[in-house]
Amino acid sequence: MFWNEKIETLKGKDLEQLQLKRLKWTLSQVRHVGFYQQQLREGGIGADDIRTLDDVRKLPFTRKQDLRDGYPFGFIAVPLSQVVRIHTTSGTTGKPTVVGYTRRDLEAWAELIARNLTMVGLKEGDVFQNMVNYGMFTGGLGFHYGAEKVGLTVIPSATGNTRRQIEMIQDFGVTAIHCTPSYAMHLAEVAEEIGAELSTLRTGLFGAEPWSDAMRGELERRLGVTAYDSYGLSELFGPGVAFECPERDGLHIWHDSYLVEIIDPSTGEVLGPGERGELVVTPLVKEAMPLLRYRTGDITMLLPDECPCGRAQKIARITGRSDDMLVIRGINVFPSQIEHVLLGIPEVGNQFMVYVDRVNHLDEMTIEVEINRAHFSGEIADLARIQKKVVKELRDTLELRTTVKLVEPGSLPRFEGKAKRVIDRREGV
Ligand code: DLL
Repeated sequence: MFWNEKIETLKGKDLEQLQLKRLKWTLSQVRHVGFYQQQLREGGIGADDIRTLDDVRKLPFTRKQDLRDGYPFGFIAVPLSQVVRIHTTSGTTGKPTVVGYTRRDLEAWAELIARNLTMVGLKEGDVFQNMVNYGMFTGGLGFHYGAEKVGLTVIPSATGNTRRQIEMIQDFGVTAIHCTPSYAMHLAEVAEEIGAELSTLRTGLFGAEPWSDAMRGELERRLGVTAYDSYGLSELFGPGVAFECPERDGLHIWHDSYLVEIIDPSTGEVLGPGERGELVVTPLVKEAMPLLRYRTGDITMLLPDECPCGRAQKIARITGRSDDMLVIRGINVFPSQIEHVLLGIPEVGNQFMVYVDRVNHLDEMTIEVEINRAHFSGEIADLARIQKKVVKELRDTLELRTTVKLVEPGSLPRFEGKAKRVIDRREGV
């Protein structure tokens, strides 16, 4: 099903023409931003330098730090009176990043979400529970307006009070839910604990943090949904940048609105299809906060364009961020790899924490994981067996020795929004 079939299936010359026209418009729009005026002047780049889409490579990159330096309104390209909404990123380090939207931006954003929802078969008659934060985080209001646009019955339940969330799913006959995959796991856990049936659920939209295919399988089994991956970031409106279609083999990035490159994060060199690197995006329709070549920090690759659903331009699921990738004794580790291994071991649960320390100049990684009572005899000897097994399977995948601590079920933190499973205690990392 399509929301906007003509645009969603646009390919070849027609697509290129549209992208080029919009790229030129974006270049004119960024000229209202001091940072870009300076960058373009220094680079000697004029409007005439952009003749083909490849010319995007002449433009400067924009980094998260640039946006932070511009706090609060340095990157807003329209008079503040035309900004009708402000969101911020969570800002775990230093100042948050501010993003602004004009009326036209909000419409464009809602359209992208409407495309995503329609693509996975949601339509009028579906009851949609939006279990993400409705404040400064873009996930709540972003999905809310897109879902209303499609005509779903929206329940703006936001986060928290999991039992009440379950009650609402049951009482309102909810057919589709949206939340982070970590919260979905918690929801499943609580529903099982209290013996609640979630029989009306059919669709789960999960995103805002990396999650593995093993986790997808688990969520589908425990919640009785078909689970779709949803990707986005505040700097590019929020959710709605890329989304899985029913094939669930890569995410379609909305190519009329985002021009995509994949680069080697250390050299900035542009990589080809099938080569994994950092996703760089030039948004093509952003009015209040246009950006050039935004370095998302997210690691993915371009997939072949053909998809049975008829849409083009796909990226692989995000395996992590170039900057939350852990380097342990020289080996790159993504928390999603750890999750994948643990989910494959029935003796342990799916909640875990990772601690990284430096002991005698050596990196040490400790993983705490909850034991699964159903597969544990209660004997000390069995504990040792399970621990050895987890260490071995982690070593086989990560090629890294780790310390594994088995802990009581229910003892590790649960997360309502994005999970924070990694605590890096090394100095200067
Ligand atoms: O997380 C927007 C969003 C809301 C996306 C709801 C999907 C659903 P930020 O808080 O700015 O925005 O965080 C963006 O989260 O750069 C990625 O590192 C990570 N991320 C988002 N979606 C995914 C995903 C929202 N599906 C940052 N897979 C991004 C992996 C994701 N990582």
